[in-house]
Amino acid sequence: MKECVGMLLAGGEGKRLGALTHHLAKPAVPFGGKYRIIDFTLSNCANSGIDTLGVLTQYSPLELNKHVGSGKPWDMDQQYGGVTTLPPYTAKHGADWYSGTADAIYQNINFIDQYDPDYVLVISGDHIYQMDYQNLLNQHKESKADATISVIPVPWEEASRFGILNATDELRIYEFDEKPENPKSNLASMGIYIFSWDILKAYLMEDRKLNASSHDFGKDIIPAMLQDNRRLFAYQFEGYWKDVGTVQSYWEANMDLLDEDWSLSLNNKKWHISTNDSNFPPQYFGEDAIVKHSLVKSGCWISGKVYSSVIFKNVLIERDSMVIKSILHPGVGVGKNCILERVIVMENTVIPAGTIIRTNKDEDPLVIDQKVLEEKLSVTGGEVV
Ligand code: ADQ
Ligand code: ADP
Repeated sequence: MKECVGMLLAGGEGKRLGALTHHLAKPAVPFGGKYRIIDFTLSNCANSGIDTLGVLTQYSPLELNKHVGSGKPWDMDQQYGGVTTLPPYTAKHGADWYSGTADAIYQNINFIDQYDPDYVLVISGDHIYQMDYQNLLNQHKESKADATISVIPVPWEEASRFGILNATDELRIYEFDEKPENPKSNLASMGIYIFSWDILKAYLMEDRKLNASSHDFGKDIIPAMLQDNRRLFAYQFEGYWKDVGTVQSYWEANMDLLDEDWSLSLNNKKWHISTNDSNFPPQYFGEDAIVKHSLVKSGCWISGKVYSSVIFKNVLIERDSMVIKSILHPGVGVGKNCILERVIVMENTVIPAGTIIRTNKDEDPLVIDQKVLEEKLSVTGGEVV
């Protein structure tokens, strides 16, 4: 038996990430020069002692499955428990594409039941943050809650992108609206929940019968529990948290890593972020290279100039080229005399000499792969602003 089983939702389509997720599940998108987005959540589990985890996959899961593998980098390669990837369509009867987040859990009730847990932790694979889930679990137990939702204040102008709630001074939730047009508070659900398993299970079974339901935690399960006057509590999280569901927020979260006073720390010895990565030779900086305010992974060969950028492994930047406020994924090659500013270049893209690509401050950073590059260059012949 396990006290708490984690269920990591990693199956959203990630439409808003555009080209970044054409061939890749959102949680598998490279992040921070060395990691993939899901590493933050997997490491949080490892560091919080959550040793039994189901990873619910769906769209383009190949790279994601390969990355999670046996779970070794997160100490989850165990006989009993450990990490299990759970694709849809595996049950014999009634199995289907996961229709909503609650449905994804519903279809895996048997997986959870085999551990006979008291609690289930539901988390997302597309958030960047460092959280000790034991604190959340402890509060849940102390307040004898049916469900505890992790919350954080967000800027008012963004509140309508989140589940928004109101709670009493004792943190009991009395109001919850999923993505309200006119938010009544700026306290947002982080989409991170602890449920008492017997109660959640009952709600999942009930919700399954409702044809009109979208089988979603925010839209259906939480409102139904609130309606029934269940004990719903808010857990106030303090620290860095970002939902990297859009190109802009993905770019910003990478840039946040370059900030000297970022509250998210990759160097925290007590909160190690682990990943699944092979070894590469040291990075090389040529005679005229300038690298400032940037993260650069091993295997890179840099002869040009790099400012405020995040550079993944095996990137080549040739002489007299300049990379500014950009993210270059593994294996990108930048020829001579190029300027790249505020762009995200995808794996193995080769930028020919003399190319200039910039995005303005008020636009989303441009995501460039080989196809986008060829289209743009055929129109402009070298300069894309
Ligand atoms: P959203 O961010 O809109 O809102 P949602 O689309 O429900 O989140 O996805 C949550 C997570 O589940 C994502 O990691 C996604 O990839 C995954 N997912 C989505 N559909 C899935 C499916 N069918 N199978 C497996 N995985 C799936 C939620 C809450 C809000 C809260 C925000 C915080 O509903 O209340 O404010 O998260 O980011
Ligand atoms: P979008 O996803 O629409 O591009 P942002 O890039 O502004 O939005 O950021 C995603 C969300 O993360 C925002 O709502 C932001 O306010 C929220 N957030 C909440 N707390 C923090 C925090 N401590 N640090 C950074 N972002 C935070």
